[in-house]
Amino acid sequence: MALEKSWRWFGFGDSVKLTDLQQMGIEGVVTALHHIPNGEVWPVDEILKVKSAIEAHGMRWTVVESLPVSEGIKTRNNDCHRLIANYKQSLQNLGACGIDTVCYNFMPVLDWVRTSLHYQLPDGGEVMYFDYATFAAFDVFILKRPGAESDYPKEILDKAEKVVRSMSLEDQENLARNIIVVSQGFIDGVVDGSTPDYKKSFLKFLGTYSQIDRDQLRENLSLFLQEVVPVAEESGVNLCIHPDDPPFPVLGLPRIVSSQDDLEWICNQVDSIHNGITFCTGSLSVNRQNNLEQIVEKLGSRIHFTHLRNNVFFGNREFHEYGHIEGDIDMYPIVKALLKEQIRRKESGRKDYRIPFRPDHGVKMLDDYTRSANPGYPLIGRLKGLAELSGMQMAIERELKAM
Ligand code: DNO
Repeated sequence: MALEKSWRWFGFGDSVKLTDLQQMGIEGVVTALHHIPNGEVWPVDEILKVKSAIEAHGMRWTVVESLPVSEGIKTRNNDCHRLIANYKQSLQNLGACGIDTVCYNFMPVLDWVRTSLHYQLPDGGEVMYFDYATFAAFDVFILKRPGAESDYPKEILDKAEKVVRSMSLEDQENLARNIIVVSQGFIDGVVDGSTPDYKKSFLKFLGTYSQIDRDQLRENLSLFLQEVVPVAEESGVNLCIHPDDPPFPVLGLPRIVSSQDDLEWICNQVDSIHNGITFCTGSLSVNRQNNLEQIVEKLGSRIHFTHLRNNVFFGNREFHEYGHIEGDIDMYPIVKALLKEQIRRKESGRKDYRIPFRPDHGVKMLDDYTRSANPGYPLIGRLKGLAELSGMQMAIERELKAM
């Protein structure tokens, strides 16, 4: 049995419609109630509207991506108890509606970061790029975060200075806006793009972590899990944490979901199958110490959702995204390990043996240039990845059967 063919859909306003997904052979829709403000309860009637629309098109709402964890929970501020109570209520409502998988992340302030949203490939395709020196240029010279220089090695600071000198003021503004607003906007980022001094408000958000180091953030995640996992369990919902993207500290903020050790630590905080992970190849692979196949082998039973994406790596902490089965990540052994995990689950009698996967991000190509899409989510590039990854699975399944 192949992984459950899923697709991230941004709701009724998405330029890709549910009828399109049906035609593309999608089984599971990955979506969220994007119109509900972060921290508020997701009401049953709103959940049901989306669920019944998906089901009317012959698919199921396979994963919630994401039920956002508010900053107040990550920092454990005064509002945290209300926010956690709301989170629990949303989980109960989702469970009552039969939605069984909820993805979330615990990245402070920024959900994910790239320094270019429009990197041109030689063949005219477009992908997203992360360059550490450009990021340092943003942090040190454009955002001017106090103390930022001490977070970078001299060699990167020298490069960053050259980068910023080569940029016009407009380029600098675009870089800041892409990092703080554009890439976060569609997932309910912390800073509203219409705020005139958005860089200042962003710095203020960073300041809320001044007393929170790695150990404190771990403690806050652990407390959150101890509260919400029992509710997820009662509600029949599997929680799955998304890894840090990229998996190293940025902007002086702690990162705690970057390695196999981190994932094991999280799984051990509450020993329940409902306390699981989103296995994202694109994010985890950027930490070159991570062995992705080994993560599947070790933590497979806790993987409730998978994002398959590929990267091309340059020096340390520099990469761009790429076609799903091209690039530097060898997808074959990883997909094989995931398919074997499904077999293991089925044999052990687990009903939830199918793991939903979605082609994550994609190369912008062909008709993608005529459509609107959120950064990283072009239709054609993702559809190509879906087809390639589906073919790969079909071949591996035959191979496994013949063994
Ligand atoms: C970006 C996505 C992330 C992801 C969240 C999960 O394209 O991979 O925004 O959805 O981190 O909570």
